[in-house]
Amino acid sequence: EATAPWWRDAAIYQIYVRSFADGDGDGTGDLAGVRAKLPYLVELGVDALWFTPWYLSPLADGGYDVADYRVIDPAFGHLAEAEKLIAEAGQLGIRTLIDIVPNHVSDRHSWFRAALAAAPGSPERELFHFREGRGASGEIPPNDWVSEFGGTPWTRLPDGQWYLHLFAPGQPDLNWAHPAVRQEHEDVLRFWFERGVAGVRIDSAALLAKDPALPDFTEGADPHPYVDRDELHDIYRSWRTIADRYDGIFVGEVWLPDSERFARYLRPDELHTAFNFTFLACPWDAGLLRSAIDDTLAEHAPVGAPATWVLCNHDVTRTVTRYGREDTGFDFAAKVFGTPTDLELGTRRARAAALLSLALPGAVYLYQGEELGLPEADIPLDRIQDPMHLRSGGIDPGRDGCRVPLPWSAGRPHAGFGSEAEPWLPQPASWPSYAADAQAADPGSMLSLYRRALRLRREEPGFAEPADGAGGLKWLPSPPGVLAFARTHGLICVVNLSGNPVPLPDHDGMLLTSGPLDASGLLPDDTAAWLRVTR
Ligand code: TEU
Repeated sequence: EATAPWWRDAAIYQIYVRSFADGDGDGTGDLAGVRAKLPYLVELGVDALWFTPWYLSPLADGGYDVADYRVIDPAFGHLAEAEKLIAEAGQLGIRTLIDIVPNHVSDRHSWFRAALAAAPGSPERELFHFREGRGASGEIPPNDWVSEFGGTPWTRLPDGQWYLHLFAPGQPDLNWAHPAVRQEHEDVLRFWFERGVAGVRIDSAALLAKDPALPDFTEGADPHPYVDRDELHDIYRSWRTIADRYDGIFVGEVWLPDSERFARYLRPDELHTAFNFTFLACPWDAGLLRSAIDDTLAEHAPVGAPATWVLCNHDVTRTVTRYGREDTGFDFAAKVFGTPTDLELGTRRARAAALLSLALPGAVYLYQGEELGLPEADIPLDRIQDPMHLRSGGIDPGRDGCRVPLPWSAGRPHAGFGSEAEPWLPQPASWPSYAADAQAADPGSMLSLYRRALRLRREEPGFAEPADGAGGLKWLPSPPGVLAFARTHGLICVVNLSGNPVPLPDHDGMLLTSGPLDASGLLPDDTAAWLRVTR
């Protein structure tokens, strides 16, 4: 039987380079650190790595402010080293995905520096969105939009003009109506595909196109002045022709609540896949999870795209912390206003959620440290670097709590992240107890669970996807609060969220459980099992 293309059911591991592993001992993660950990990633059993931006950047937004796509930030390494890393990973059977941030560039990008040096009305400024302000002396921003990081997304220059930045002031938005902007990004795609990358994550993929009039925001306006505009599809169609030449794939960061609008990006001539934020945002509740799964499969099936399953990334509260709260849904504000966390409960649920997400048909994204069961870290407010922190006027810590340098070795300084130098974000006192080396030696650890699950996911025929990608899922009758489904080739996944122990469905073999069964052989609450059935 023919197998599906790799990306339809891949396990893709997200590396936040700055915090993964520090090879040169300066307190910041780097490519040397990643290269040294390739054996760990092989052992973990992932198919591909997605690197958050590793390009030259002043790091005003952790690298999502790119100054030059053709240069690796010196804090991380250099271009030849990235090429070596891509090749070495490839030899080990691991593909590489990079991150492209087309909505904006850094204010240190040569284009923006040229625009600043040029006069209002100059061609250099046409690559961005420069406008006169309103009010008698232009002192009011050109429109009433709100930045993702809070406040007006407009910054005024000494010459009186304002420029648009949907994110931080150090991230000026590009003008996608300008042909040079399109040309340059297509060249950047070719530049990296030529270097052997297998795919590209597209940052803020639904925000690039703007209504040229930049009108004030009107509730319910259709089209929206900057979200999900039709012009985007033409851009992605032309990107697809480039990717196809290299057999490369796209994964879009497309935050859109409307599933029909979302699916429009997943046509055979646009993006191959997009992140599933519906699943990520879903509270730990059987009914809601089941609808999130059904809705996901229903929106992907007609366009022939595989679903993706995401529990965490560098923008959201870590899984064990989220699931350890009474309000388990995803919300930025939960970082400040969330109920207290029961880490023991959160960990048990995160283990069950791992087996759930890895059993669903499609590709899975795993964020570094999830396999270690890391909780969200409390960062002292004066150490926070994330600009999201400013949105709340500085009371919300923002997203740094999930970006803390990883613990590799329990007995080493800074839990083995690097050497003597202080990591760029402080690690909690509990970090050594989560260290990868300690977990590798413990069969009951989160790391051991992920290793076993990823291996089974590769080796068990039950997980196989038909080549046409139509691999479905069949819900089995189950007690209220219990999710139980069968995959095409004789695999059953059951997750108990009912509050009580439940009997397992009929099966022919037990593959894996996220925690022990109880004394009567029942599946405890917040526990998942993978079962084999032979028919
Ligand atoms: O995130 C884009 C983005 O739209 C999110 O910040 C979104 O606004 C929020 O998570 C949900 O409403 C991407 C990157 O993942 C993030 O780290 C960057 O800060 C951002 O783009 C800017 O490049």
